[in-house]
Amino acid sequence: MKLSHEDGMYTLYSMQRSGNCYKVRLALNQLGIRYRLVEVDILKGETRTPEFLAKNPNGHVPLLEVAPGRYLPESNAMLWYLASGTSLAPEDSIDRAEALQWMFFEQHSLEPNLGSARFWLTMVKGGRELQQYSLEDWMEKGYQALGVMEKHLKGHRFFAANHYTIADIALYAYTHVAPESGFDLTPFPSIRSWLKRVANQPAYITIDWRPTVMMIAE
Ligand SMILES: N[C@@H](CCC(=O)N[C@@H](CS)C(=O)NCC(=O)O)C(=O)O
Repeated sequence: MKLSHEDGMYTLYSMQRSGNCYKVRLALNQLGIRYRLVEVDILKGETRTPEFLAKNPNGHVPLLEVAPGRYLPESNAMLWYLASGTSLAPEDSIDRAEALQWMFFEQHSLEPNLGSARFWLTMVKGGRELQQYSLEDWMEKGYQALGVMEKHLKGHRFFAANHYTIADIALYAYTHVAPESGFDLTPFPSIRSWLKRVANQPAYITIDWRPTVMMIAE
């Protein structure tokens, strides 16, 4: 069954500062899809309550309620669901596979390093001391991932299908805020140009932008 975006308002459980949640808010905005937003504070343990775990046993945001009682976790799965049938989700089989390739790369090589460094350095008091050894590893592996992206972007304007897709949205989320946790993007000129291209896309919103209809986490 294909759910129609027009039929009901989706509910997105999201934390404003989270890059994974930002991906979904950005896509929803660019696709012109209305939704209710439930702000969830992971630092207060709100993803670990019995009520939240009943919705997502993995205890993570973002989480999208696509129909009453039907919950979709995983940011990149949400991007595919929401963008399906639009130019943001390539249909040609090799373009689609390449978009997927970059979205798996994002979850395996980029987000665990850039996202973890950002979480501990910008959101947790004393995080630098607590994660001293992991941080070295996250920085090293994060720079490796940025190197792979730089190499690709030297010869391509976007990551897949020769145009802006959900692969760009997925990779943009943590890359554009990488300097907040000490990553220096100066040696990556192609990444910096791509970041500008993404920020110039229609209906682009920043990570701080909030929709006007907002619910309070129950
Ligand atoms: N692979 C997941 C990762 C989601 C994730 O790590 N969410 C973090 C916030 S960015 C979270 O909810 N952490 C709360 C917790 O672990 O309790 C996705 O892409 O959606």
